[in-house]
Amino acid sequence: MKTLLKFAAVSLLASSAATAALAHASFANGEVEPEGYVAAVLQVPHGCDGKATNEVQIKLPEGFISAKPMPKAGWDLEVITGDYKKSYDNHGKAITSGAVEIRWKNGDLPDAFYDTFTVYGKVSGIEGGSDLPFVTTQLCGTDGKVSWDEIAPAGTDPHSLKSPAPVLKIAATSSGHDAHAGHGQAAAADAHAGHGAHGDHGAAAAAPTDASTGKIGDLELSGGFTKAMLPGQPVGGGFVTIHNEGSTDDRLIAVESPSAGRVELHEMVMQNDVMKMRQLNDGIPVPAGAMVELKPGGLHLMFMDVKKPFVEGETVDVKLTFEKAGTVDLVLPIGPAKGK
Ligand SMILES: [Cu+2]
Repeated sequence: MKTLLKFAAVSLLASSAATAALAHASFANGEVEPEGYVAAVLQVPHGCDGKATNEVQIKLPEGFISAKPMPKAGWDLEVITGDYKKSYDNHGKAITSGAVEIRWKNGDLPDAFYDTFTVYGKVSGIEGGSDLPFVTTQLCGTDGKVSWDEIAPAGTDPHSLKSPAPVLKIAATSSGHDAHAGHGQAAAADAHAGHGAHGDHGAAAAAPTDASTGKIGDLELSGGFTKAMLPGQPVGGGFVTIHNEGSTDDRLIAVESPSAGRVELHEMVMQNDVMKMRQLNDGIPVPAGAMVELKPGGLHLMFMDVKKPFVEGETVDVKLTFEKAGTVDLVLPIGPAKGK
């Protein structure tokens, strides 16, 4: 029985290894701009071997200047000041000393709980693309201690360390006035590459030549199509031209598709020089005699919660419901993701 228990404990340990990174003390922050101000939020995920944490000490690295800690209810604060190794320029004023270590003391953070400790300051003179380590110590009672003091040498993976010092990641691109910007790593060059995906459905694209057509009552539908989705893009636009050949106003009020969780009716509008998308809760009017064109950059169907991205050359079934004319099925061919 004892052996079995031991075995169980060992395998539990092994299975938790994958999530071990979460158990390290770390900053909750994303990348910090070189020469940027930041409220660095240290996350303390556990105590010392089961014991409650009573003190958290953060040594502020060279290059983190004008620091101020955020007081915490139930904890005393100690700010240790000293001279910096270098002189920092802050709007023409030389800064040569300040807080070098912050200690939150005489608190009580049980091992089962998580808490954060915040220090505000400015990153200065640190090369873009580098990691700024803050050596951190947790004290638990008189004999418990966890040191987060290992600093990965440049080029090595900090994940390989057992007790890595929490790091602030300095962005490789600067806002422009950082003298060291040119030394930054190339990693950030395409950092924004993924951002354009959603807006992409607004880009101009020619309808595929086999665009679908349909007819219901006085409504003639033509030129229907949709576009292939980029990897990770969960939404996409659908387009069709609706010609009302009758003498009664009508309105497109609902669209369904087995390929999407739901389909909304949208329009693109210019707001303060920015193209924005707006959902049309009252549907899209199709006045008597009018030709209403759903097209990239204008009115469109919006496929939401798409589980399987649309693939060029395949088709998407849609069911359009009009207030007066009723419901019509269309098969939209999927064209290229971008204009041809
Ligand atoms: Cu949209």
